[in-house]
Amino acid sequence: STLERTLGLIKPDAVRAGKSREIMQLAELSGFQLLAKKTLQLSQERAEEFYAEHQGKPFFPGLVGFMTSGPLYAMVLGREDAVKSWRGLMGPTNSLTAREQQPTCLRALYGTNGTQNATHGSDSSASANREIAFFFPELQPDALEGPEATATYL
Ligand code: YYY
Ligand code: MG
Repeated sequence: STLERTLGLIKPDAVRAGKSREIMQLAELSGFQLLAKKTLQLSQERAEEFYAEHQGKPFFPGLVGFMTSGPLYAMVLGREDAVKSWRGLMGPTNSLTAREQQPTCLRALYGTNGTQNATHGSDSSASANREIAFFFPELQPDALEGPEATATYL
């Protein structure tokens, strides 16, 4: 089995609700290694850059306002099939839909609504590489491979 990496975020609604530790524990119980983590607050400019693919959409200003509203956690998560598995654990984008369709997923358990949805996960391996570099520019691309990575970065 090969380790894949994805970028996970615990968004400001879940951080404000005091759920960060619980979400990290659920991630580990679901087989993810927490290879690196940090807490930070995004500026408007950085939030706009992170969500550049959504610029011009009607929800974009609200999304950027939410993502800059308080501290978040960024995590490098390692697991077999990490990108797809983390998106599966998060569930549907809209937390209200998630509560109908997948009540045990992270966005059902910890999210608020269609914009404030508790967590983010990269949508492809290419996105994961880009998003890990966005939040962890100090980490070399191959520095997180291998079992020693956890001890090195946590
Ligand atoms: O990848 P994912 O987070 O599941 O959804 P995206 O379609 O990439 O949208 C990014 C982000 O934007 C989503 O997590 C919430 C917000 N959003 C929104 O506020 N309203 C929508 N109709 C769609 C997305
Ligand atoms: Mg997305």
